[in-house]
Amino acid sequence: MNNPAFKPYDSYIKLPEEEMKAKSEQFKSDMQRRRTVRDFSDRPVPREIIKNAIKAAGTAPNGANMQPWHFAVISDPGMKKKIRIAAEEEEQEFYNNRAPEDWLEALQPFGTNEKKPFLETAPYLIAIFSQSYGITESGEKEKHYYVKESVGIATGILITALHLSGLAMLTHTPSPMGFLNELLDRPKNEKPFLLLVAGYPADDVEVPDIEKKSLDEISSFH
Ligand code: IYR
Repeated sequence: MNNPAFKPYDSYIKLPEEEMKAKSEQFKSDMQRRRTVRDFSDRPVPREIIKNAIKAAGTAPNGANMQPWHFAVISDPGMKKKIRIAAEEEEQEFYNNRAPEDWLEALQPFGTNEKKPFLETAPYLIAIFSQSYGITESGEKEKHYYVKESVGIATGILITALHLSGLAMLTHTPSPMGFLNELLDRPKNEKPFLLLVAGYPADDVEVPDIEKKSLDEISSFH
């Protein structure tokens, strides 16, 4: 075993407490403004914003720094159409046969159904894949650790980055999502985690009238 290499943490910025509080307040308010939308404008989005958001996601803390993720960015209209067709096929099955009654009832407030036109309208889809194991340059299998946790954290950062850049998004989970491997030619060590739809919201878009739980409901201090 080699000795681990360490270096000074010189990117850390020490802030005065007042500034820390102000920043935490601002960040909280910014995040409280985020809403999931299901109706997108076709207005183009600068690719640089998507690239920066993915770079930010790639900084996520993760198991043994294996970085077990892949972000497939789709803007080609032909590919978006193929994804829409495949997703709607699965969703048709979900809404008409697979979903149990209680699940359909829980989805009632969101007005979702098997039609997913946003998969073609929105300028960008980002298919997030989790790598159950890695493949080294010499072609050997490499173990990955805490894959779901790692990819979940990276996805949270991606969503936050897109939101703070001024975009709207939807976390879409057609189930099963195996068709994404086929369409996007991703290897079998990668599993689709989530399909993120990103763009500007459609004019006059409406969002469900729902509330987030309070601090008391989601936390306990010991
Ligand atoms: N994947 C389906 C159903 C769906 C499930 C949950 I849980 C949601 O919060 C929203 C939708 C769909 O995308 O329509």
